[in-house]
Amino acid sequence: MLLNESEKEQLDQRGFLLLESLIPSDTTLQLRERSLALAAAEQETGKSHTYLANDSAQRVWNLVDKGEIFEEAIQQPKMLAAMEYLLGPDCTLSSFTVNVLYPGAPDAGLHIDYPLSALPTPRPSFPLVANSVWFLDDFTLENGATSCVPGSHGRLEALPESGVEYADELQICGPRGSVLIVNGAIWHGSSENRTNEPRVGLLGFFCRSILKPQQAHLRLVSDEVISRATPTLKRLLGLDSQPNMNA
Ligand SMILES: O=C(O)CCC(=O)C(=O)O
Repeated sequence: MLLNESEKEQLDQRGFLLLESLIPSDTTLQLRERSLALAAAEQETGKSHTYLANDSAQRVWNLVDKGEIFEEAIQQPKMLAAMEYLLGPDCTLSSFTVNVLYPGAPDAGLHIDYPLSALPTPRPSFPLVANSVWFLDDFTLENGATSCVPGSHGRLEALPESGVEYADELQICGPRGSVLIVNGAIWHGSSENRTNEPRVGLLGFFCRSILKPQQAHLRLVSDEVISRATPTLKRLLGLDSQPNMNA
């Protein structure tokens, strides 16, 4: 049993769960170095995905195809147990990205995750998508630790308003190597980085197997990666949940 009753209760009641110091420190360091190297390399090509004011934040997409360390990371057993608890044992990967907040990145505002905000209301009361935020740095009040509004996954009609600070919003801080599991229906988002160092995180985002993932992994991930993938990774990439191809 990889999740205890208290952890399940936190996911049910608050809608998020902090798994403190889950990732060994040498792995965390390697993931951080590799993430920043990928971010720098993508900036050099002129085709990087930057966002927020002054391009102060950056995403690197499709990590499963960008290093064996990421192929292994996305199968982390306790993180996957939390995803399977929320989304069913056959849940799949929706996207796996780096999210860097450079010094000066502003608060990104609260949101719910793709595709929930596009659904008619009331939204389903059970989880459809969930995110894992990997702290590759200590996440602090100053460097942009993820904000969450506890219990907001129960607000099936409402959406967070942009620019509003909610009184019950909490920043979830923790040491590097921690992983925050977030029901995608929780009002959440990154906050301002007021330090002089980048805040580096990974976002392992999952969905129920009946949903279309945010990234088309079976077209984006190389044959080499797919051929060496474990049964778990194949399932996460969507090989077991394809539409019927009968002509
Ligand atoms: O990087 C973070 O702190 C959270 C990012 C996030 O909420 C998202 O991309 O959905």
